[in-house]
Amino acid sequence: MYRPLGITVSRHIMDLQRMHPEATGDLSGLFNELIVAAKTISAEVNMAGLADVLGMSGKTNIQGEEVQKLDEFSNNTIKKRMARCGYVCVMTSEEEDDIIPVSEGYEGKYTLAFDPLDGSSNIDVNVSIGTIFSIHRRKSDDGEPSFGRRSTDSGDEWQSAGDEGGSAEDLLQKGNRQVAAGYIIYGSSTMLVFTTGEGVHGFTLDPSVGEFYLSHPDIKIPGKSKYFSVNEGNYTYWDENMRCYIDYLKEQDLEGGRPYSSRYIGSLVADFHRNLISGGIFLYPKDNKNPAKPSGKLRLLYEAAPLAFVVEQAGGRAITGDGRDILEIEPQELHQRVPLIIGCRYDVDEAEDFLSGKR
Ligand code: P6P
Repeated sequence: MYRPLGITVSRHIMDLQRMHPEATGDLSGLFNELIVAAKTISAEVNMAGLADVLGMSGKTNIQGEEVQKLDEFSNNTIKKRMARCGYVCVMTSEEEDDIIPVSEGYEGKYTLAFDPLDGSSNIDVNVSIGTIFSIHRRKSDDGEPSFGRRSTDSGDEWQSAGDEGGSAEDLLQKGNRQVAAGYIIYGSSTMLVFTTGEGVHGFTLDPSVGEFYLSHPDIKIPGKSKYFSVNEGNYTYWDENMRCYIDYLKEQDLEGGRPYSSRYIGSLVADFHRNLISGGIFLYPKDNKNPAKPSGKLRLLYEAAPLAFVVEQAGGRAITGDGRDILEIEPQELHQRVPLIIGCRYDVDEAEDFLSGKR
């Protein structure tokens, strides 16, 4: 029986590259290495319940959270593989205090910011978790095409942009300058969802083959939500505008589609992915729960900004709730926190009206 050949993610990346005749493949090469890291992490995550991987490593990360062995494994897997891929000049990870340099002689033209295993507190209870990544062109590059190295004047000879390691300055760039972003969700199946600025596409891993196949071409988030995702345990710590908005979503207005259903997993990638596919709004607003974290819990560089790029490419929107769009924020430090309201455009616009006091 004829079975149509599934489009592999490598084929999809090559098709994207072909759309840029001047490209020669640095970004494609970067993606292919990142995908190998994702498959490695997926295999380990799926073994977590069986191997002695569960339990704490006894260390804590910059966030002061206990680092579970899978966190460490995921961080090291990405760090070691990408440090010698030749396409990246500097990295930052949620698990590392400072920038991560690449191996000498392997400096490339891109930067990589990543959360190696977000939602890791859910590992022991078998809830979906994920890896989030964000790719920029290094600042020293003069904005050449995002799918390859910069050509030199001498024609065929190619060189990677910049032959020295990158710096924090290369990482501290606005979200609207990302060349690519996405996530891998380790759930009932492992899925890779990403954008390079030409739509959002989802790929599902066939573990029996070890290949990601295109399963969700050109993902578009529904125009209006039916779910809201927020930790209502923080209600008492929110400002009045935020409380009014959540109370509004829970009022009955059947014509207006309210009350919304509440769906909150406590794993950002899982909550975001459900909302992307089915429609929803996710909120992690500023709160006064912890004076050390007045801007909420989530990080700009490797959580809010990459998901904002994905959601905007899918037709949605991402804001802070204090008048800023996530992609417009000029980062000041690597582990900067921001409030995050992200999802269907209609709902994020409506939330913005409440949070700014207009409603
Ligand atoms: P809370 C997981 O630890 C995480 O960083 C995100 O994945 C998730 O959205 C958030 O924290 C949950 O935080 O305060 O609701 O438990």
